[in-house]
Amino acid sequence: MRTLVGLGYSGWTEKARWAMDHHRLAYQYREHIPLLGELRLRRHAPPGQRGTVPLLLEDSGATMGSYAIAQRAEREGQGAPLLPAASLPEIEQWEQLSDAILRVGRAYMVQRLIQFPDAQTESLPSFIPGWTRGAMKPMARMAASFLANKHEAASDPEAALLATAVPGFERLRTALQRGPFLTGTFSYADIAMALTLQFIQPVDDRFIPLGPGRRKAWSHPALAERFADLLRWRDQLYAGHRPAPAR
Ligand SMILES: N[C@@H](CCC(=O)N[C@@H](CS)C(=O)NCC(=O)O)C(=O)O
Repeated sequence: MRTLVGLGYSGWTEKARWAMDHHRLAYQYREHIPLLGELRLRRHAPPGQRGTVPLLLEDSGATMGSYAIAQRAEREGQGAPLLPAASLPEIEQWEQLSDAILRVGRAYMVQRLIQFPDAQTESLPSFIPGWTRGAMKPMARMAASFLANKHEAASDPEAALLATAVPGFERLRTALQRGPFLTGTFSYADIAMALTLQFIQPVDDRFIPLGPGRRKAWSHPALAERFADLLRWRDQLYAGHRPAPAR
């Protein structure tokens, strides 16, 4: 049986899940727990690289990284291609931009999590019983700091957003003037860029369940207002092209 290990709220995990669900690949989903799950990630990481999720485990071996998993889903699954050969160079450019924006988005999310106690409670692993969760908030802050250090998060997330995310969103806006899909037809480029908007206004809980605390923490009202047209595009893309996620 295939198992996808991921972080339910993370844009990288959602890119891989969307590609696998699009290609109707059956898999079990398992939530990664930062710090506690580190050894498993290291075991599967290519030499000299950090262990990250999403991580796809199959009898034939492990695939680490959202784009590599999307490529595997394209080979193994069914349905219309998300990575058509003719559009690959363009898709890979959008994927690089997506990765850069997700990285500054992560720095912002870590900073905001540390400021919002309700978000910390919601971030705790599900095995922690309800009555102890309030007292366990330091564990959520510790996991957030661990992720920030491990992934070298920008020390000034707001400045990083202005330097990376804002020009990226402007580029996306310009490209969407040509039509609703970045490469002419629905592709992985649309998925990769739709996910970059997650930290300025999360998509509906039907797709990525967060809870009210994280939803509030992981929003950026000023950017959400400035890029409201992109959020509408993202929501339409989800409504029309995101198959029900495998839980
Ligand atoms: N380039 C990788 C980046 C993945 C990544 O940075 N994943 C982070 C998401 S926050 C992660 O693994 N965090 C959990 C951890 O490091 O324990 C991809 O496309 O999958």
